[in-house]
Amino acid sequence: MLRSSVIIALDWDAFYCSVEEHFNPELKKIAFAVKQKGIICTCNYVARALGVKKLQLHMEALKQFPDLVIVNGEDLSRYRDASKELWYFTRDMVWGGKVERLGFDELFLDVTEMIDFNIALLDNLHVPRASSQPVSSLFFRMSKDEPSVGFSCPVSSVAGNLATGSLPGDFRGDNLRLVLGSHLCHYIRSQILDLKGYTSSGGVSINKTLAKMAGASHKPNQQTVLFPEFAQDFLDTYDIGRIPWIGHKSKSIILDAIYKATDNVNHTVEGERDATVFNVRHMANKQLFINSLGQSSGDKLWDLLHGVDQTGVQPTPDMPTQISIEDTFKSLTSVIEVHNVLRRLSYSLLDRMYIDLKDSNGDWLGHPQTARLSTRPRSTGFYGSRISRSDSLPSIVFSSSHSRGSIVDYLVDRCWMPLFSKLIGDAKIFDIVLLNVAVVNIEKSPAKSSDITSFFGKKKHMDNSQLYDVHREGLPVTKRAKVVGDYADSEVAHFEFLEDDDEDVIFEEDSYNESCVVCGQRMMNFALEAHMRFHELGD
Ligand code: TTP
Ligand code: MG
Repeated sequence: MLRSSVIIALDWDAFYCSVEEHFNPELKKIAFAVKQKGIICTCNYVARALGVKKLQLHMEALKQFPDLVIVNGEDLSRYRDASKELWYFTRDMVWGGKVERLGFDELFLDVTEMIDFNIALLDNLHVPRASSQPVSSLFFRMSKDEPSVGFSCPVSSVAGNLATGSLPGDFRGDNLRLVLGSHLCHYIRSQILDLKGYTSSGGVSINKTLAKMAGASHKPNQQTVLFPEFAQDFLDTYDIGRIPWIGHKSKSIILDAIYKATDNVNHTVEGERDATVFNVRHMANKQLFINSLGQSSGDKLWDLLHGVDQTGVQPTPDMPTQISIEDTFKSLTSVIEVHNVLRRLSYSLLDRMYIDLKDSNGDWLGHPQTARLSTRPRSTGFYGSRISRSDSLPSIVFSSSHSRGSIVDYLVDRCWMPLFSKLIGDAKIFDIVLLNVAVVNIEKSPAKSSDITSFFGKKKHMDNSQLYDVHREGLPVTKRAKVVGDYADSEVAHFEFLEDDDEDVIFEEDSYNESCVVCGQRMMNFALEAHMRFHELGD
């Protein structure tokens, strides 16, 4: 029989605040918030108890709560470092490293193999005692090789909250596996708290969406199990916009389609439309979802409303294979607007590259080779195909001697705008709904220092042969000739695109690896819409 997965979702509590508290424990006792770009991006639970809200305008929060302490959170490096540390620490506990990271503060753990191994131990325990009392606890092994590494695990009780408050009819089969999952979740969270000092909220269920939603139902520093037999009841009470990956755009498309299909009344006031999962499931059908959202999104979203999420845990590689930042629009028709958006996206892209591709010493861990610009014509709709063009990524992005502003200017004028011209071809008039800038084809840096930036910084004091010796081996193979060539050509570093013919046109499905342009959080592209709602306050 095919068994379902056991998935644990972890979300660090008030994450940026917890990081700040880690460095300054005095903050634990007072109400404080972390501010970015005029917005309270998060606040600790002491502040939340007073009524301070996440994503409130900073000035408004201070008006309401004059004693609120504000910590500046513009520099993401501490959050990045803590996030990576917690990720690696957690991953070390999960067999096969099956841990997917979502943004800075969420992890999905596929612990199926660990559970099945321990269930087999439990079955063995039962054999000789078949006629006596069932075993009430087992020693849950955290290692296949070291029998003494693990914890004592009760098997007749659930650790933490029950998503719908009810226990399943029996503790057998998949239910028993989730019971063990709940104790494993508790153990992992305790290890993280005891050894790293961070509290988290955990969810345990059979897929990522159910585990995430279960975890979010009791916070902070709690955990919740959702047994499959209660999944539909649990979901039915939610507004569809609260299902992860369903954003306000998808929600309004779905509601428009439902209400048009049923009574031809054009309901424009959101409050008039019942958006609960229960109602939407009963008023719509899969075909309506597919007709309005397209085959792939329609399928996925319909399944989600029924607790089905087949995405599985995709272990996050130490280094991403690509980094992309995008934004969507109702309609973008002028070159000036495109230019402005590309500037904004480029700042976020650089931030993201610094976070994901540099180590804590500031050395580059990997060098993307290619810049890719994608767009989506309005004529193909919000869920239509993208078109992309690529070119070699200008080396200036690795420079530490240029300001962020001058790197962004260079990227926009010399990379993105020429690619945009190629994308729209001869069309003088265009109308697009999406812009995505990406660096792809990331080459891992050799173990030795790979800081191309120091190459630029020191160049005036070195001749070419010194450069060759000191820096060349540090560069990815395909960058070497070009970078050394750039240096040799000019007293002041200049950067030319390779005049190669490798631009391509790619038609691709929506990617699952998008980043928020405001805060840089990585998420599935469906999640981006929902997430952007958080930022709307600041727009
Ligand atoms: P969240 O997990 O949404 O929030 P949180 O961890 O602060 O609080 P909770 O206890 O409710 O989980 O986001 C994680 C961090 O990401 C948060 O500490 C701040 C940051 N963040 C942003 O910068 N922008 C955003 O829009 C959101 C939602 C979060
Ligand atoms: Mg959190």
